[in-house]
Amino acid sequence: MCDFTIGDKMREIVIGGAQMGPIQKAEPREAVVERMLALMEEAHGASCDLVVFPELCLTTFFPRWYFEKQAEIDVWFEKNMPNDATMPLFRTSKELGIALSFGYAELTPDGLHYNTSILTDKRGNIIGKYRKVHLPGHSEYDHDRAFQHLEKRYFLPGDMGFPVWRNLNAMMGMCICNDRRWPEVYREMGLQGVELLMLGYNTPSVNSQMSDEGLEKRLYHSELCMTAGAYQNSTWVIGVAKAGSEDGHPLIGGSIIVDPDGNVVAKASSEDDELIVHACDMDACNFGKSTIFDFARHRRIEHYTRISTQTGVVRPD
Ligand code: CDV
Repeated sequence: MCDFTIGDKMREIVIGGAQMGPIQKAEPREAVVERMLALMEEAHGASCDLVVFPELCLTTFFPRWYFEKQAEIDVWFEKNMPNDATMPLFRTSKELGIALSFGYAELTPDGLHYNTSILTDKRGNIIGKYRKVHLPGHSEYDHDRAFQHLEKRYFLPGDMGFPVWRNLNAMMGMCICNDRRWPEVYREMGLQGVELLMLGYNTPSVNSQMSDEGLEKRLYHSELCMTAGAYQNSTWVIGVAKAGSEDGHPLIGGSIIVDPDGNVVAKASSEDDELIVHACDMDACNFGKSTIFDFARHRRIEHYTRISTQTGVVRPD
């Protein structure tokens, strides 16, 4: 059997999933960061090694709003990370010895816009960055939708693929929200030995194009993707929501921690700021990775060509 253990110590990481309640359009970054610091203090009390925050967690989920002028768009973006508003997060990471992951809108020095997540070590140093690949929604105002989802207008698709990093004696990767619905995302990281996959999401509680797809079904699909991705790649998955009503637009909660067998081991019960915690043993990934999902022994790549050469459906008729 393959041995994925790194060193001989038990590789337990106490992880906090820091779900965040709604952030209203008028709420400044500084107020949001205060809420995040309170969650980090709570995580410290629970002996967390790592805290994971949601997608675009410094502001409201602004892609629901239509803006035309670039200056109106750019106010939602961070030109530097850390910056004045977010520096307390990095300082607190170092003081408390807690690694962090959170999502924000990134504006690069070249003027490129991405939906981004970062990962730090326990000293508040950024060691990983991921830019969202699967951007949902549309790029022009859509009169047929109940509300807008303009990610394709405001962001470029990520240009970094799906890297993983060694951190806290484990292999860690990130993806963002809609990425969690795509099995290719988990497998890309699975093929690099991922043991802990972190993701944040902003998922409206109603489908803007089908009003009878509501909260219950949205929560079901969200959990289905993450539990399947965890099991099929024998990895921990931490999925963290921004939840509740942002200026009258409800978002699902349902933040979860999933073990490498696909079991939900911790789950948020509110749509507010709420910390879920679990002590995750990275060695629990070893059995699946060395048996039924031992990729080196069982994958048949000669039959998977379409996955990376064809985007849409082509029927053989
Ligand atoms: N922020 C997202 O990527 N949200 C999508 C929407 C389109 C449902 C999601 O997959 O949850």
